[in-house]
This record gives sequence, structure tokens and C-alpha cells, in this order.
Amino acid sequence: MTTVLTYGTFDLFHHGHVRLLQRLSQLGDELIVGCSTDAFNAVKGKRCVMPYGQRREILEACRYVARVIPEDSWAQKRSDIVNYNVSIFAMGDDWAGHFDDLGDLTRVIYLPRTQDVSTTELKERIQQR
Ligand code: C2G
Repeated sequence: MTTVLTYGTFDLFHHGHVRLLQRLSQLGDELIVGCSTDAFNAVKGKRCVMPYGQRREILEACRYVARVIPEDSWAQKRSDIVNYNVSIFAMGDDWAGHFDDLGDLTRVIYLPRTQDVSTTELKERIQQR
């Protein structure tokens, strides 16, 4: 069983998120997504439009996602990788290099982001309407 793990906020779920999760799901048998809690987003300095429960519900409804777990700290990745027997840890390449230290536990890869879409850009588009 090849388990793939990723983390993110996934606010205002959009096709950039979908395309990442779709590609990640094709790398293994199951994809686990760590969804950032509201408290952890405060640590990251991110203000979400959608609260954790709604972001989690959307991820759980995504055909590419086998399981959603809460992400409430930077430090949990190592224990998650061990506890879920993760074969591949992957993020979009805006994080390239940030998690290479996990390479002693699992394969670490970064996939190209989808261009021309982001939660920030969607917020701006909504405000201009
Ligand atoms: N992403 C993407 N293409 C986009 C936008 C986002 O591939 N156009 C990817 C990001 O690279 C990331 C994932 O989608 O891998 C989730 O993006 P965010 O919700 O912005 O996640 P972030 O706030 O960066 O949180 O511990 C890691 C952090 O929790 C990551």
C-alpha cells in the first residue's frame, strides 16, 4: 500500500487544489490530506474565509482524497509520516526545499503549482465585483 501525504489550508477550494490532489492520488494507493486548523492558520499568519469544518468537509468530498486529518502544528509531519506509514510526502513547488529534512523518513517531492489561480486571487476577484 503506497500512502501519499500532503498538507494545506485549502481555503476557497479551487481547481489548483484539485489538480494537485489529482496528481498526488495518482502517485499511490491512498492520499491523506492534513487540513490546517483555524488555530494553525493563525500560527501561519493566514486568515481563512472558510472555517476548518467547511474546508475539511470539502476535502472529504473530493474523489482523490482517502482521508483528512487535522494539521495543527509544523512539527506533526514526522510523526504523521511514521504513524500512517507514508511512502511519499508531497507539496506544491511553492514549498520546494522546505521539507527536504523529512527525506530520512520518506520520499519528498514537490509538484508544479497550477498557474493563474490562488485563494488570494479569488478573494481579490470577488472584491472587485
Ligand atoms: N497549490 C497548487 N496550485 C495552486 C494553489 C495551491 O498546486 N494554484 C497547492 C500548494 O502548493 C499546496 C496546496 O495546493 O501544496 C495547498 O495550498 P494552500 O492551501 O495555500 O496551503 P498552504 O497554506 O501553503 O499550507 O504545512 C504545510 C502548510 O500547511 C501548507
